[in-house]
Amino acid sequence: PNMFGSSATLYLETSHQEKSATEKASNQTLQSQKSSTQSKYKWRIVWRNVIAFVYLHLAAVYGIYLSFTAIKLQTTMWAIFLAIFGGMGITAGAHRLWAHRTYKAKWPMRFMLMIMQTIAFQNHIYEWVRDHRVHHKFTDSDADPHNAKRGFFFSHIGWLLLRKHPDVLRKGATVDMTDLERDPIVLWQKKLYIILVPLFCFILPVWVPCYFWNETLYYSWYSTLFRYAFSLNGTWLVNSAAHIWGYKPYDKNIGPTENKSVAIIAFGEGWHNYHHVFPWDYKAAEFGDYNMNITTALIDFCGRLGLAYDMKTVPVDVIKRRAKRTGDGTRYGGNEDSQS
Ligand code: ST9
Ligand code: ZN
Ligand code: ZN
Repeated sequence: PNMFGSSATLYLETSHQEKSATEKASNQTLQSQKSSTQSKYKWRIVWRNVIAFVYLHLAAVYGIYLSFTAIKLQTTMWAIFLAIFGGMGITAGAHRLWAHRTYKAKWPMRFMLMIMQTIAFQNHIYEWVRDHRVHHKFTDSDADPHNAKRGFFFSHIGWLLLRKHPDVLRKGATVDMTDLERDPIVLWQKKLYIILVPLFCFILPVWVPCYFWNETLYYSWYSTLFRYAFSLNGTWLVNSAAHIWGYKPYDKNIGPTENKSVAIIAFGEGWHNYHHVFPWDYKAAEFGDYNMNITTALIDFCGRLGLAYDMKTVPVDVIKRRAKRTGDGTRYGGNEDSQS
């Protein structure tokens, strides 16, 4: 056991199983290919990231303290606004629009979402979407970038501190990304990300309070780091908490769960059992109630403006049938097969 979960033991077991399989198998070539992938996987800690994230979180804690004692109220309101604005760039933009194509958006909306997604600084859209599609295709396996089987810490932040498992690169290469390669807004952000990210995540957010209401640079900086760390952790909870704690009304055989606390913190992305079963639903949840899903409210609002269209949902009888067939029984009575 260690901070990246009990993965070390798990891998030992895997390679042991594969060894005994080698003895039985006649196809030696295939086996040697397999074991070469296996032996390639060693943890390689990326110290640059460890240092950056330790600093970020220490600064964020100091930022919370300053928010209650010294930072101007306007500055904190600005930070909250940016957390929501940037967060929706992730949920409505990177996640529901670009990763899953749950609706279509006209270019002004896509441009706006791209800027919002840049404020959140969670990698550019192309990289975010690739990791996320790989996560859906190979959920909770070695090929999942934030494999929740490796424990809370790894799926929350640990995966950003290590080089990726070779399976992520190998199997990840099978995921189709051609739709994003055709979106000029995505390509533009990818090309200029190195300039856009410091500008929209740090420089402008720090500058606005200093210029408009005479906040000090020092306080504005710590407020900004608090906002960034807070929204990262809110997002990461979807990968960690919502893959560990909660009911599984739609499919009890998978890791993702329905988690109300995460749904509130992550703007409607905590209904994660549903989302993994029906990833094309633009609500990312069975129900459309806005109070626990403000992302759906934003997409619907843009729909009324004509900016968003072709929203996809799932008919309720399809959901019911699926829940009855594979659910844990917490909605629609659950698994009938096991009762009969
Ligand atoms: C961050 C992301 O925080 C968070 C994502 C969360 C997702 C949550 C989803 C849930 C739903 C949404 C909820 C929203 C809620 C919002 C509420 C807000 C309040 N497939 O990566 P590299 C290949 S980021 C295929 O460097 P290493 C590829 O060829 C935080 N191939 O791997 C690639 O080259 P290229 C800020 C793949 O060297 C090459 O490998 N960012 C795939 O192992 C190298 O890729 C950071 O901190 C794939 N999936 O390094 C940066 N992946 O790109 C952190 C890779 O040229 N990242 N390849 O094609 C890094 O430093 C590194 O990625 C690393 C791994 C060290 C982690
Ligand atoms: Zn998803
Ligand atoms: Zn997931």
